[in-house]
Amino acid sequence: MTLSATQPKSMALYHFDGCPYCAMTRKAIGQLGLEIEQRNIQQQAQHKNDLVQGGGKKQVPCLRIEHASGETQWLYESGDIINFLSN
Ligand SMILES: N[C@@H](CCC(=O)N[C@@H](CS)C(=O)NCC(=O)O)C(=O)O
Repeated sequence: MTLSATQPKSMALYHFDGCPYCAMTRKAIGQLGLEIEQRNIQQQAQHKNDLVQGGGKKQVPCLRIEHASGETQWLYESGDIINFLSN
Protein backbone atom coordinates (compact mmCIF):
# COMPACT_ATOMS: atom_id res chain seq x y z
CA MET A 1 0.00 0.00 0.00
CA THR A 2 1.39 3.38 -0.99
CA LEU A 3 0.88 6.20 1.48
CA SER A 4 0.31 9.78 0.40
CA ALA A 5 -0.30 12.98 2.36
CA THR A 6 -4.04 12.44 2.33
CA GLN A 7 -3.86 8.81 3.37
CA PRO A 8 -3.49 7.54 6.92
CA LYS A 9 -0.04 7.27 8.40
CA SER A 10 -0.85 3.85 9.76
CA MET A 11 -3.75 1.51 10.40
CA ALA A 12 -4.31 -1.56 12.56
CA LEU A 13 -7.26 -3.93 12.73
CA TYR A 14 -8.39 -5.12 16.17
CA HIS A 15 -10.10 -8.49 15.80
CA PHE A 16 -10.29 -12.11 16.89
CA ASP A 17 -10.54 -15.40 15.04
CA GLY A 18 -14.06 -16.60 15.88
CA CYS A 19 -15.80 -13.31 15.04
CA PRO A 20 -17.74 -13.46 11.75
CA TYR A 21 -17.67 -9.67 11.30
CA CYS A 22 -13.91 -9.77 11.69
CA ALA A 23 -13.66 -12.56 9.12
CA MET A 24 -15.69 -10.48 6.66
CA THR A 25 -13.45 -7.48 7.27
CA ARG A 26 -10.23 -9.51 6.95
CA LYS A 27 -11.56 -10.99 3.69
CA ALA A 28 -12.31 -7.52 2.28
CA ILE A 29 -8.84 -6.33 3.28
CA GLY A 30 -7.37 -9.29 1.39
CA GLN A 31 -9.54 -8.65 -1.66
CA LEU A 32 -8.54 -4.99 -1.68
CA GLY A 33 -4.89 -6.07 -1.57
CA LEU A 34 -4.19 -4.02 1.55
CA GLU A 35 -1.57 -4.88 4.11
CA ILE A 36 -2.91 -3.89 7.50
CA GLU A 37 -1.45 -4.99 10.81
CA GLN A 38 -3.84 -7.29 12.64
CA ARG A 39 -4.06 -7.15 16.42
CA ASN A 40 -5.80 -10.14 17.97
CA ILE A 41 -7.44 -9.07 21.23
CA GLN A 42 -7.83 -12.66 22.44
CA GLN A 43 -4.16 -13.44 21.98
CA GLN A 44 -2.77 -10.26 23.51
CA ALA A 45 -4.38 -8.61 26.51
CA GLN A 46 -2.52 -5.41 25.70
CA HIS A 47 -4.39 -5.11 22.42
CA LYS A 48 -7.71 -5.56 24.24
CA ASN A 49 -6.75 -2.90 26.77
CA ASP A 50 -5.68 -0.50 24.02
CA LEU A 51 -8.95 -1.07 22.18
CA VAL A 52 -11.11 -0.41 25.24
CA GLN A 53 -9.07 2.59 26.36
CA GLY A 54 -8.69 4.13 22.93
CA GLY A 55 -11.96 3.21 21.24
CA GLY A 56 -14.18 3.13 24.29
CA LYS A 57 -15.62 -0.38 23.95
CA LYS A 58 -14.55 -4.00 23.52
CA GLN A 59 -16.17 -4.55 20.15
CA VAL A 60 -14.44 -5.99 17.13
CA PRO A 61 -13.68 -5.46 14.37
CA CYS A 62 -12.27 -2.00 14.98
CA LEU A 63 -9.85 -0.18 12.73
CA ARG A 64 -7.40 2.14 14.46
CA ILE A 65 -6.50 4.88 12.00
CA GLU A 66 -3.61 7.20 12.62
CA HIS A 67 -4.12 10.11 10.29
CA ALA A 68 -1.30 12.10 8.76
CA SER A 69 -2.46 15.05 10.92
CA GLY A 70 -1.62 13.02 14.02
CA GLU A 71 -5.26 12.47 14.94
CA THR A 72 -6.20 8.93 15.93
CA GLN A 73 -9.58 7.51 14.99
CA TRP A 74 -11.14 4.24 16.18
CA LEU A 75 -13.58 3.05 13.54
CA TYR A 76 -16.08 0.37 14.63
CA GLU A 77 -18.60 -1.55 12.48
CA SER A 78 -17.43 -3.93 9.76
CA GLY A 79 -19.52 -2.16 7.10
CA ASP A 80 -18.06 1.24 7.95
CA ILE A 81 -14.52 -0.18 8.01
CA ILE A 82 -14.95 -1.83 4.62
CA ASN A 83 -16.49 1.34 3.15
CA PHE A 84 -13.63 3.43 4.51
CA LEU A 85 -11.00 1.07 3.08
CA SER A 86 -12.77 0.82 -0.28
CA ASN A 87 -12.70 4.57 -0.89
N1 LIG B 1 -22.35 -4.57 13.91
C1 LIG B 1 -21.03 -4.96 14.31
C2 LIG B 1 -21.08 -6.24 15.12
C3 LIG B 1 -19.73 -6.60 15.72
C4 LIG B 1 -19.88 -7.64 16.82
O1 LIG B 1 -20.99 -8.02 17.23
N2 LIG B 1 -18.73 -8.10 17.31
C5 LIG B 1 -18.75 -9.00 18.42
C6 LIG B 1 -17.81 -10.19 18.17
S1 LIG B 1 -18.38 -11.16 16.80
C7 LIG B 1 -18.20 -8.26 19.64
O2 LIG B 1 -17.20 -7.59 19.57
N3 LIG B 1 -18.93 -8.34 20.76
C8 LIG B 1 -18.55 -7.68 21.99
C9 LIG B 1 -17.77 -8.54 22.91
O3 LIG B 1 -17.36 -9.65 22.54
O4 LIG B 1 -17.52 -8.09 24.04
C10 LIG B 1 -20.14 -5.08 13.06
O5 LIG B 1 -20.68 -5.32 11.97
O6 LIG B 1 -18.91 -4.90 13.17
